[in-house]
Amino acid sequence: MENNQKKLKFPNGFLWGTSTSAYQVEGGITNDWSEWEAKRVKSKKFKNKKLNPNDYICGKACDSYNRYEEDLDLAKSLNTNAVRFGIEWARIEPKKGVWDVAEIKHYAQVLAATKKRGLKTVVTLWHWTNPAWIAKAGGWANKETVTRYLRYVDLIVNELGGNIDYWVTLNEPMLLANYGYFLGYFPPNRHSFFKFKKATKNLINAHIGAYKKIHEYFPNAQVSITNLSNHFEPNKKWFFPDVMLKKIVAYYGINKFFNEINNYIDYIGVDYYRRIHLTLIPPFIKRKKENITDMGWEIYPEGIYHVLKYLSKFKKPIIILENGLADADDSRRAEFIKKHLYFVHKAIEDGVDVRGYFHWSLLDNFEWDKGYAPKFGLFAVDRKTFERKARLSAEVYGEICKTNSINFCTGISIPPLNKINHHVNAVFYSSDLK
Ligand code: IFM
Repeated sequence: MENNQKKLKFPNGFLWGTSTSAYQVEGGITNDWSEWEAKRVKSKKFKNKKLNPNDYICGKACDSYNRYEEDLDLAKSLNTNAVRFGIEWARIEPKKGVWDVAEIKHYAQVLAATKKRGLKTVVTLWHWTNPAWIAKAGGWANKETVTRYLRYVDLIVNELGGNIDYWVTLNEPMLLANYGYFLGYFPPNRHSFFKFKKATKNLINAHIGAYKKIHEYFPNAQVSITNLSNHFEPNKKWFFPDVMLKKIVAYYGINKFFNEINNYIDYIGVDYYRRIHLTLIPPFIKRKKENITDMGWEIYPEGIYHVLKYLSKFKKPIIILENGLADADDSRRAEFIKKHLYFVHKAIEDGVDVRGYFHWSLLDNFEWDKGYAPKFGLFAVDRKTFERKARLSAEVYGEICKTNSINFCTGISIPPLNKINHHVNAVFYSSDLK
């Protein structure tokens, strides 16, 4: 190593991993989303856009249901020590009260295969999708869904719990409550503040019930949710309505759930992607045109520092369970990872108890209403053959996981935070970004 390069070491035992969700990678799942997609691509609105319906139907996804051994090998090849994946409720309980034994066995095999490779398991029990019969009964706006979800959790705890190291009861519940019941982008496409409030309350109770259940069987279990914790700013810092809007969105987006479940979490699961400027002018988000991902999301590594500092007020260990970007030509991913990790490291130095980092995602996968166009994977997936191919950024991430560190140049002084983003480009060696 050249003498002006310095290693930023992460704490011993730091968790390095990759994340996926069941519906986005497994393939062959019938649930409320698959039913919604089928209807959506036939709608007039969709047809008018002249989009290819196949790109918006999850279908076989990445065929990970059949290729999980290969995927675990890929995860392992990155020198990670943990992996996050999901269990699909609709597979386990396709009909009300009917448990699919073969599917339970399947997930037991996936967990065993993960353990065999020496990887810690981080398992998501619910990642936005519901069995179709749950949706038909009113989804999360129906109080009964809590009871039904807890029956499913009980089964998982009994049948699979011994091989689960970290539990994620719910993935980004506030996003689903908002997109599904208030803004109406996701199924069930409701536009009701009342239903949004109901869904939120039910999701909170579902988590608390699941937390208690898991701890009954495994008193030392590590249980949490993931919360989409982006960094919000008012578009105009001097404009009171923008400032208020930022406060409301941050309250519902970040505070609300954690405030309610704070006594029922063992760690904080963070999903961080971007900075969002809020403005009172619809569609309420002021889009940036530069320094953005293929999704149009602003790349703002410094934001992860602010979010981590902010969440440290809950006084729990924090695990970053998602961070990544859509970057089809892989020109920004390696740099993105290193810059974000630079700020994660800074947060740790400043006393925040961060225990791990999971990159979203291991594979290119089905990005919900956006379909297959966004490429989030460290590994590209051929849509016809399902062949996986490592992107160059996978090599960079693999090196970080192996050495438990990132490199940076020492000759350059680090400016104070907030100004840092303008200078941070210079901090990293481009040599190891190839
Ligand atoms: O793909 C999603 C994931 O399912 C939840 N968090 C954000 C990711 C990127 O949009």
